Amino acid sequence: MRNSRIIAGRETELLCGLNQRMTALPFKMRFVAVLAAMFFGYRAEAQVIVASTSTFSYTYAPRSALALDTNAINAGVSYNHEPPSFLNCSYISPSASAPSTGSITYTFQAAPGLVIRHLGVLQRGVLFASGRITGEFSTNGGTTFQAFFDTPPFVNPATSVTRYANLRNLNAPTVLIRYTLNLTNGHTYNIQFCRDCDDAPLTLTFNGTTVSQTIPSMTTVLVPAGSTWKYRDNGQNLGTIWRTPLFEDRGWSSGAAEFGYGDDDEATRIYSGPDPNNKFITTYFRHAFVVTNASLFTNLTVGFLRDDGGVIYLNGKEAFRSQMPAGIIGSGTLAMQPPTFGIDESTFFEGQIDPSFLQEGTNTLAVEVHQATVDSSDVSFDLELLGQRKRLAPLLAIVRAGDCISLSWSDLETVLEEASDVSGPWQETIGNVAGAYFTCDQPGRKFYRLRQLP
Ligand SMILES: [Ca+2]
Ligand SMILES: [Ca+2]
Repeated sequence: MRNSRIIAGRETELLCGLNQRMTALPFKMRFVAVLAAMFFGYRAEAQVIVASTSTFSYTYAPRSALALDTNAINAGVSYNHEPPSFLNCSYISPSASAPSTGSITYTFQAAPGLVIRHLGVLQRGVLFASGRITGEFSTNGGTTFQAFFDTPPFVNPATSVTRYANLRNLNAPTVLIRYTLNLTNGHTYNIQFCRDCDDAPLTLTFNGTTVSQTIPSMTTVLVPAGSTWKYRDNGQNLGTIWRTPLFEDRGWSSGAAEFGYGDDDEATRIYSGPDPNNKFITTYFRHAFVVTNASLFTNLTVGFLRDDGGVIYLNGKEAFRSQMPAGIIGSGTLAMQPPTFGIDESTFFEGQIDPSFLQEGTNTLAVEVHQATVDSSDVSFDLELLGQRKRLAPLLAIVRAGDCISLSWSDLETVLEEASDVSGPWQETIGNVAGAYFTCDQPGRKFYRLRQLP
């Protein structure tokens, strides 16, 4: 199977490939599930983050910066991998000791000094018998896992699954991804986890983005991916008035991103119109969010998942356009060619928005998403907006009680230091935890300060 087929996501072809492999294996298989990591290397440059400040450098981290595969731990299933032992060549099967269920956990570890910002995962599978596979993740070794993936109900004779998951703004040095298999038909079935090596070695992997560890403390998620939006999908030409903050959108529909149709990965299905050969070109979306201390934001970064193209307005001003022609955009304007395909279908294209567009209090995002052709099979839309802002000077509170003083502060990315003289030398206080320090019977005078951690 060639790369192009994988990227096109043609499930029938995938199914063929698996069936061929099934016949080559010596035991009975009626359930084959393949969970494949998002491929890297074909159009990976689409995920490159543009450096937005001179203070921080963003790096794109391919597989070499994220420890994969060798960190996989399996329980209740047997795990193995074939040379060259990358994730895309791994597979799991139910074991005799735990015949119907089992899990496999992958650990993603950012390189020293970096955190994993985003992780993209493509689950691709074929269920040949009744059973279920769920995927969850946790950050920094946490035991609370958050679900992000579930297979649809099994339907005879086979159910194909293709699901992208964009785990956004994890900002963690370590991310665990756990897949759990629950078979309802016994343990004689082989479970194939990820693609088999003889099919397309080296073309599939998780795809990740890492950033400097200092980023998270400076970054605020203003609009998370998967947010609720008002939307208008009736093919009407709304002109330009819908972009303005005061536009009355009470009559619009409401739903959660991802919006769209045609990919089977949307949370809210939108209407394409009555004629499949002449679909609506433009769909409109609006979302309001509240910002405090707007003037402190130095950068706004938008992630824009759009099939096939679109324009973003912030408080009535055009803020970002992606895959759209230059000039005036109307409801009949087609997105640029070629239509979105492959990894781009699940990519949040990043762009910078002028932070002066942000205002104190309620802000309004208005987005129009356009088809590239009137017979295009799919539309997708999701968006996230991140703000980087200056850090406010931390406050240090001091309360005196007799010979004792109690100091407290809320910025935990600082350390408390003390000195006998304001000119120093300063040294870190001993025994302060989680923003609190208590001390008694100190002779002479003392000065305290908070030093920001690098
Ligand atoms: Ca499309
Ligand atoms: Ca989609």
